[in-house]
Amino acid sequence: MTKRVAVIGAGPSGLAQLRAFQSAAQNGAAIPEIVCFETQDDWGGLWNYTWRTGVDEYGEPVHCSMYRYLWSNGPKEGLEFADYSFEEHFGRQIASYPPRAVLFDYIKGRVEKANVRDWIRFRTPVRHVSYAPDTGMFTVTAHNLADDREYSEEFDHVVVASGHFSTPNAPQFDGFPTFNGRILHAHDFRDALEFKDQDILIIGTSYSAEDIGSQCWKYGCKSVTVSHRTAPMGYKWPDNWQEVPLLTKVEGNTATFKDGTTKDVDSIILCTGYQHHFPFLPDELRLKTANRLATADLYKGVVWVNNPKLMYLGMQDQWFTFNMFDGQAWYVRDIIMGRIDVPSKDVMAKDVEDRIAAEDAIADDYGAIKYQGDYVKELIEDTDYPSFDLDGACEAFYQWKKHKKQDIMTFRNNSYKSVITGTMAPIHHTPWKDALDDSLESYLQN
Ligand code: FAD
Ligand code: NA7
Repeated sequence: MTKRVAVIGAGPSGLAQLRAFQSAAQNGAAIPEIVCFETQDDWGGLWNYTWRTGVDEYGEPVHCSMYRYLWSNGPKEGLEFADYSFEEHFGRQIASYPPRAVLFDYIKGRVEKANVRDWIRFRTPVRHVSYAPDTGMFTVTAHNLADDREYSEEFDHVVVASGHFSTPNAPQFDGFPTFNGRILHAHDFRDALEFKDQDILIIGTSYSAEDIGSQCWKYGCKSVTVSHRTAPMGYKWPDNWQEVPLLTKVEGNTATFKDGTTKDVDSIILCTGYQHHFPFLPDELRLKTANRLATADLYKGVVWVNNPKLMYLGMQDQWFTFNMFDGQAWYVRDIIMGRIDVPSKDVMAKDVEDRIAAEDAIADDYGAIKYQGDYVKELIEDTDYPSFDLDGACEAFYQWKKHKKQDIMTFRNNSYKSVITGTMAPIHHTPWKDALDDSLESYLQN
């Protein structure tokens, strides 16, 4: 009997899984039946933008954490699909930091070519997954929202690709309930123009803080104050941007920080990260991990050590994204198809332990990029995913880090060489800070 595989989520990770199986079929292999469940009405995961926040038209939590004017926060040369280059998709090389709509188009292009849309049940969130040791099968309960009908089906394997940058980690600070302005989490940020002429306070110092602050600056906010728990970001910020210690309280519109300084602000944006959140999984199947490069309890970063028929994709903190998801998806496919063996539980647990120890020994961001680059290399070496120059991709990230340090508001004006086609990206026609239109048409203009 043909095996059945459930893939939960049709974002970049879930789509990598579909493409991995389709590519095996294209090469003549008999593949399992694949059913991909997706809550949203389209594929692309976080890259599928919506204006909505809170809940959607069916009352489901809105997955999207992206916003208008979002441009790639790293060079596209670090994420290019090895089996589908930017040049193949756009018919020519394009600049290195595409806006969301351009990357969304690219993600879609590969799976449209692979013709796998029929494998996806859209508007169908998975509500529950259980495993029966006696039959060795998973029961997946899903909700067809359009028909308002819940049903269950059995699967040999489950691949969880539901993402982990959608459920906010939202701490409260003293005085929040009586703050005279808007308080929101980055997940609900949609349009920087809302904050034009405002003094904004951002909590957090990672990607969301840096980018949402930069967007608000670009679209005309009055000032940006960024409050840190551990350390400031330390870039050379514009004059109306300051970094301050952690917020201790707000009174009215006045924010007070740990060093006793104060600042009157109009809005507070919590850029305090996200939770790994799997409400559809029972305790014995649910991943519990920090947002780090070496996740807890996943052999090779993908196989659930407590039940190796369950896999997770994309659960790591991410320098590498699309090509890492590909490496993972090809590896998972080959385990499911019996091409790669899964070792004993002890060996898997040791693999997890070793990865965590190796991550703990990393000295800096350059080491972290290399660590994840080596991880992707390790995965693809064992599969037929097209081999590519991962050291070259790491080099694009090293250059990106240097360019950010040189000038945080101009780093997106740089270009890098594709490690897939070997061609250099053109310099974009307009500097990032002056390019207010983030549409695909505008970006692709010659
Ligand atoms: P997601 O994209 O989150 O997709 C998960 C999918 O699973 C969604 O479609 C969701 O609807 C679905 N789903 C969830 N639960 C269920 C369920 N119970 N049943 C059915 N379906 C479900 N990466 C980059 O490479 N470059 C960038 O510039 C970049 N910018 C980012 C900016 C922001 C604001 C954020 C939050 C992330 C950014 N990322 C970026 C990283 C991003 O995580 C990856 O690019 C990518 O989207 C991860 O893919 P994924 O498929 O693992 O998860
Ligand atoms: P990250 O990268 O997980 O960063 C979370 C940030 O929030 C980080 O600076 C944390 O500070 C800070 N944080 C978390 N909790 C608190 C509390 N309680 N108080 C103060 N500060 C806090 O999330 P991002 O949203 O920036 O990025 C996620 C993805 O989105 C990323 O892959 C991008 O591509 C886009 P810490 O340093 O731990 O003190």
